[in-house]
Amino acid sequence: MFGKKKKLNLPSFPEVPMSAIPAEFYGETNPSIQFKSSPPLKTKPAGEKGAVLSKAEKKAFDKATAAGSGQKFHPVTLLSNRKFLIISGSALFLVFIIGASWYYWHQATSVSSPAPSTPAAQPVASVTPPAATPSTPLAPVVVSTSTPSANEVASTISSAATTSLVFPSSLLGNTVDSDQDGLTDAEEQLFKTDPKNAYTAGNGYSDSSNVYWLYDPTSKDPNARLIDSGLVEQYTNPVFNYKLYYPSSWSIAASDNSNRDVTFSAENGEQVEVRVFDLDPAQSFSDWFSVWAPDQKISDLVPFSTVFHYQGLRRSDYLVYYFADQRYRYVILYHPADAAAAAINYREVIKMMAHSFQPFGSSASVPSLGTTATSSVAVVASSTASSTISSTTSPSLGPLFPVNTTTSNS
Ligand SMILES: [Ca+2]
Repeated sequence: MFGKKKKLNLPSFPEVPMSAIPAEFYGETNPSIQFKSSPPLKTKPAGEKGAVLSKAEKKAFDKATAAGSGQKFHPVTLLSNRKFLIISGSALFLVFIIGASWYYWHQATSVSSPAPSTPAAQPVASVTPPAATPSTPLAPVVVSTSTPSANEVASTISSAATTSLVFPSSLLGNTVDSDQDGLTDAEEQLFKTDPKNAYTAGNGYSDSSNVYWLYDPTSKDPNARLIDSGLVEQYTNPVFNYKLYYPSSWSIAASDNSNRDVTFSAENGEQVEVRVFDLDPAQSFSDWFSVWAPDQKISDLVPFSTVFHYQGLRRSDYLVYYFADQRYRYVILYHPADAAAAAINYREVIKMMAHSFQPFGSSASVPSLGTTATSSVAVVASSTASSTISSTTSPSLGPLFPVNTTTSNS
């Protein structure tokens, strides 16, 4: 059973010749195939990249096959025209320049034009005649160097803003000046100079000249500053930030906590008062003057320049001074100890104080001795009429004095 297979009896098949592909397909017979003669292929020249076609041929081919070929105003035709591109590009550039110019011009004019209307927001209360308005002292407001809001300004209005100014008589003389150097004997005592020697310091300048130009009248060094002598101190108003020098031995008092009205008093009762008023840009100095100084003559005022080149006006007898910046008017005035006094002791002191005055936010160094600033005459009346309230923090009454303390013997 195993190991032996049964032999199958398969039927025998007849011999049948087989061929899958007819013989004619091998080229033996039909169909006959003929090849056309074709031009030889172009070979790439050595070093040239790209197609087989030459540049000129390719360009011609592209032109012939490009969309819009043959149509004069087809976008493709226009965009492939160099002349058209240059002209249209220039036109677009011109339009851009005109547009940009108009934009910046518009910006510039729209910024500057509303400026004059801004001051209108300033309260007009300070213009009101003094006696008319009852006053209530308000809480102090620290005014920042930025433009105050209407509320801030309104809250700083106090009795000091509405109390009328009291002007010293213009007939006041000076008390004794033994050495005729300009400082009264009382002032010589204040500045620790010799009342019998007009040139106490021996630095080449008279005692009064040293004091007026803020130099130490007791120092041989002509560059020694008055502020470093200990004879004076610099006062900075806590609300309005103006600064001035005052004799160290004098006392300071504010009429209320608005700090609009500050007095510096000598021991004998003579005083220098500094008052601050809100500046209404729409009101000229002469209009303001007629409201607040009705019994004063504007013709009695002359230009005055501080050591730091702030321009103002003073009464011809040096007892009243007017300054202004973009926001405030400042008045510095002298008060004798009693109304009946015929002579005063400290005219040179108020001169020194006014000469050292600086409006808010300003700083400068003491200039060289004897350098006068009287050549530039920007009067309060004209400078304030054109001024507008801006966000700038620096006062613009006049240029600051250059930082230069070289001395000359002029
Ligand atoms: Ca003297």
